[in-house]
Amino acid sequence: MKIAIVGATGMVGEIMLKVLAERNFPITELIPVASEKSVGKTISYKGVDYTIKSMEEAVKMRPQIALFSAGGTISLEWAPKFAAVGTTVIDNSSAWRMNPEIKLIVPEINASSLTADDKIIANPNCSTTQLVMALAPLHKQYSIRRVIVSTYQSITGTGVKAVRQLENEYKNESGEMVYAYPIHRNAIPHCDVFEDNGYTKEEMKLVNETKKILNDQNIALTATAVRIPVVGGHSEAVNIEFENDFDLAELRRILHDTAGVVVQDNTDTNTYPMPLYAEGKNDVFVGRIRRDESLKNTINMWIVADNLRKGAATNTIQIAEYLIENKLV
Ligand code: 2RA
Repeated sequence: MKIAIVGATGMVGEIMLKVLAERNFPITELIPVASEKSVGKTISYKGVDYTIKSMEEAVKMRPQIALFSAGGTISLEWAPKFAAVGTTVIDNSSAWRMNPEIKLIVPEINASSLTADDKIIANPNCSTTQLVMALAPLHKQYSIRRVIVSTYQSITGTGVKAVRQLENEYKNESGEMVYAYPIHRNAIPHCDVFEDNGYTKEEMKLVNETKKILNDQNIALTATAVRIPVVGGHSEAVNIEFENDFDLAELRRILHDTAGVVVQDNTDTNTYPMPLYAEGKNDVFVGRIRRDESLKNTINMWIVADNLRKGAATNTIQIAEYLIENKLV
């Protein structure tokens, strides 16, 4: 498989290369792509150095698959150009996610909707992916009426500049501020930019992307997205009201039996998911599962995942694996 990694020098791009190697993805030719300032430099994959190409060069090489993590502007301009030469693009930006012509895919939930005609495929926002991994099997069994989600998001979701800001603040050194406020010893209720309705883009991604992936516009969902000084992954406190009642043991079993979901839930042993331990893993971890005693047919849970892996790189690569396994590329 001739595969291009667009944004190969970014945080997600680097994790993509790591996950491709871990999963022994069938690569016959690797085309790392990055901005002009990186063209000509090299990246290492499985002990072999590969020269970084420009977008123009990479399109001419006609990769079968291109994994994008280079921002919406680049994706809007270049994904169609790759698709025009027959490349299947899997994009991590928000550029295509809500386009009605473009599929928004979490393989465990809706990869079966993919066809060979899908030449641009959208990877959901990281905080959406881990949420729907837990919601999807429960929606199927109990029909979700309403979801309230509060996120506690890793600074790696913002990128390397945020990691540098936190490191500077640890050391009490000045440096570039990517957030409006210090993130060390703080919690910032502001992920991405504010919309006219008072919610942030991050919060509206959770609302809109979840409904698209679950294919149910009747689900009521509201979100608060918060940035915290953590690097291992995103955490989410989730309250789910179902149309129907449920048996708690059965609900746990459904989550336990869901591919890609790991239930970590035992108050006797202080067992629950935490980003410190989710970092570097590809699963979505669920715990603190308990009835909401204030409302019938309602459950609380805590969901944690490495936002750079299942939230981005791993989900993207799983989509590519599905395409290959089902001969759609
Ligand atoms: C964030 N989900 O965490 C967004 C983009 N990665 O900032």
